[in-house]
Amino acid sequence: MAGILERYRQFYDFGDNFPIISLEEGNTPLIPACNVGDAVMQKSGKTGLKVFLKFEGLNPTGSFKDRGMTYAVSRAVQEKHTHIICASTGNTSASAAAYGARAGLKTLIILPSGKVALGKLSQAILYGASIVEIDGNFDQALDIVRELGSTGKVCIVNSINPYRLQGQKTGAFEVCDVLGEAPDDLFIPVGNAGNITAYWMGFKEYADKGITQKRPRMNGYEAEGSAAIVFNRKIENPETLATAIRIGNPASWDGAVAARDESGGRIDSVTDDEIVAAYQFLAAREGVFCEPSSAASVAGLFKAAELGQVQDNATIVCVLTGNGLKDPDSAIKFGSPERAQLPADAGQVAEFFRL
Ligand code: AN7
Repeated sequence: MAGILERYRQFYDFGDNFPIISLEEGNTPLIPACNVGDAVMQKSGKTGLKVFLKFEGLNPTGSFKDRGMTYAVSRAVQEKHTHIICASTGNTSASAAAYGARAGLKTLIILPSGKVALGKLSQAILYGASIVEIDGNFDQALDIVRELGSTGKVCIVNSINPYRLQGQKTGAFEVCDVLGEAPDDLFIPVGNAGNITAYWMGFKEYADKGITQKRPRMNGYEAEGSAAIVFNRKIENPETLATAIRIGNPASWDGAVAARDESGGRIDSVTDDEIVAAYQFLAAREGVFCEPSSAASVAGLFKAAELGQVQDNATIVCVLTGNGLKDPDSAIKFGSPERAQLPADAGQVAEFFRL
């Protein structure tokens, strides 16, 4: 199986001898989620709903970022850059470091100190990136990246690099290819707002080319403590336990608003408690282990169900943006309390299991 740039080559104009740097990203599963669907029908009183999870945690570095990174890094190589740089809440840095390593580029990373999940940081370290943790948040890290990028010495691979979103639109293509049509609703976490912008580009492109007959409503969810778009103002000190979307000044703000308005969808917020509840539900009831930020999409669907915002017979896709293994600390904190440390004794083990 080829990566996204080869599989969807006809949707791009690479020119000759384009150097594709790929880790066979994309082609992630669209998992039916009957238990989520039942819960949504129960909360909303609606019937005939079908819910699917687009599990982007199964990309090569464990998040959707790989779809955009394959294109951004390939262009960086074509343009003869020697260094790539990004600010990151974690996943972008892991992805940049991987594709940068594969391409033989030097990867420079700026992270908000103490706010990056362990798995993501460990990836960037082993892929061999050069890493600076700042005493500041993601938005401040991105400001520094913009400044250093303006010198022309380094290639920025944050989603302000247009190739990132051009790669990420293939997530929408895959959803439509599997369903045979666009869904009625897409639910997606919103941090820097690049992915919702990219999915909307992809859905529009398929509809414009006549591959699909309809476009979905785009429903984006920010974390309440970082909900700049919802409150329509920059958040100076964004907070949420969903550290991947702890962003107070989204770079693709306008793209997210356009996706919302053109599609008749919504951008809303979910609380940390709602995010954790969805995170636990996905693991314990569907067997799907995503990271907390990813669960914002399903938390948003549950909220929409409570508010009567879902429709009978809708086909609904929730994007799960990152793998649960990225953040073992959250899994241990919010996972099953039924654990014990015991002597190697069958009787005591049986007693603990109440067998
Ligand atoms: C798991 O890695 O911004 O709205 O620097 O890692 O496109 O920003 C991550 C974002 C959702 C939000 N889910 O996507 C970064 C970074 C996960 C993420 C988002 C991110 P955008």
